[in-house]
Amino acid sequence: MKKLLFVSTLLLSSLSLTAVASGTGEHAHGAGHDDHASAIGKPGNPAKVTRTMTVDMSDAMRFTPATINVKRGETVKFIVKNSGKIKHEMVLGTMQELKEHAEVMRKNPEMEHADENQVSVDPGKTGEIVWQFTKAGTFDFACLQPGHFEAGMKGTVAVK
Ligand SMILES: [Cu+2]
Repeated sequence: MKKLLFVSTLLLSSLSLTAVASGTGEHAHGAGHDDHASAIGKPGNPAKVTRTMTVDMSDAMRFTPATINVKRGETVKFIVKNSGKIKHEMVLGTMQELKEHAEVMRKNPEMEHADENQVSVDPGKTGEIVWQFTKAGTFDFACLQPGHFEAGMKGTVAVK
């Protein structure tokens, strides 16, 4: 899906359609040719972590804290703790990406995640995400286990 969109973006660019440049910017990150780069930053180097923070996930369908502030350029290690009795996950992205992803999850509830912007954590366990926030703005994170996002299991990262 992503690849198809990317290819069509390339085709359009090669036709010099200036309309593309004034588009939503949704695929602007494709310009970097880095599969893992995203509108919200990129996977961080574990050796260059500048801040470590713990995020708790509970069966009340909440992240604590749900509002995170970081400085642009910071590499943050999230220690993601599941204090509930069911599986939860933390997925970083733009609201658009998260909604698309939630839709895929509804169709494939058993889907496992392996991307670096997300971690699935079994009950009582702890996972990690190391992420570098390279762009300023307000981004989102959510638990995309079916029903959780809809129940309000989400939060924001403000990058200044
Ligand atoms: Cu959850």
